[in-house]
Amino acid sequence: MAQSKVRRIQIIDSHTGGEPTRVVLSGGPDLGLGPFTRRRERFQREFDAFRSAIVNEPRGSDVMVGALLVEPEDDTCVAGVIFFNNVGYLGMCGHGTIGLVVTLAHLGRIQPGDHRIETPAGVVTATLHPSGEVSVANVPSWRKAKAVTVQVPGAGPVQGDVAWGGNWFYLVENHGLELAMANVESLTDFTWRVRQAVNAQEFPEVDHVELFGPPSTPGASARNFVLCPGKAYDRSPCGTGTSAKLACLAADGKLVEGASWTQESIIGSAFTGKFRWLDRAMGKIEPIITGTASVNAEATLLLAESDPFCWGIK
Ligand code: PYC
Repeated sequence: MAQSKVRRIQIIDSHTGGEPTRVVLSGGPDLGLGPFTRRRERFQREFDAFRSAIVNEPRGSDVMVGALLVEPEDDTCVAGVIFFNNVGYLGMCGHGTIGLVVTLAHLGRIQPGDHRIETPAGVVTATLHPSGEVSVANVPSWRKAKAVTVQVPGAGPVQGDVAWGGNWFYLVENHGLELAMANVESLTDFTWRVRQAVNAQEFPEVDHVELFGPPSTPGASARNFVLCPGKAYDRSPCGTGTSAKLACLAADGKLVEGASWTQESIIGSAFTGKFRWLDRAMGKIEPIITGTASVNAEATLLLAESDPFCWGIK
């Protein structure tokens, strides 16, 4: 029998508070050098099938976030990374950065200390603590619009803030829904309709919707439900979503610089967030998000020409 050509992709999987990250160590596309926004565009234009092959079924799932390791442009950075998901590409990814740092430590490539990492949204500084916890000093975050009301079909008016935390979020406090695992289907349906209403109104850039409610763990500040761009919900409290939340809390004077905010996810995992002001007049903060990740697989993916679903089920 003729051998079909097989491409081998070396990966390490981890999860951060339940949310998976698949780091591509080798076998990925060569995106060249230069600005990360250009490399991400090239990824999308020329190698989008690779993205789908790595994170979509049958090798992955809708919830999987991929992390392609690339050469940093900034030589003070230990690594460069482009995050991607079931439908496209992310500017930054907080849970994914924590997963990446734990993966690099697992490989013996980094030790406890500070490590700069380049992403399409900018350079972040990740601190690997001796305990194994990871803190990420994220890209500058801010609130773009407060109390934006949208008309959501079947739900009526919904009010929320639009904020940047490395991705664009619409954050809603008052929604009348219980943030419980038993309600994931209705939460997904509601947030999907909210996103469409927000996009249709004035904010086509918003691709994550975040709902807040009371926490279930003593000491936590709030629970969230985050709908990601490809309709999967974040199992973690979402690092960029928590950053966007901190920007809103800071702008409203509800959290002071240096104070802790413990963000619980819909599955009960937690990140701790705090911020420092970068530009108080402009409402710009540097969020610092702390969490943990566990490596759960070292594997080689096989991309075989003969596989009818080699490039994923889209
Ligand atoms: O942790 O920033 C995050 C994130 C974005 C999408 C999924 N997780």
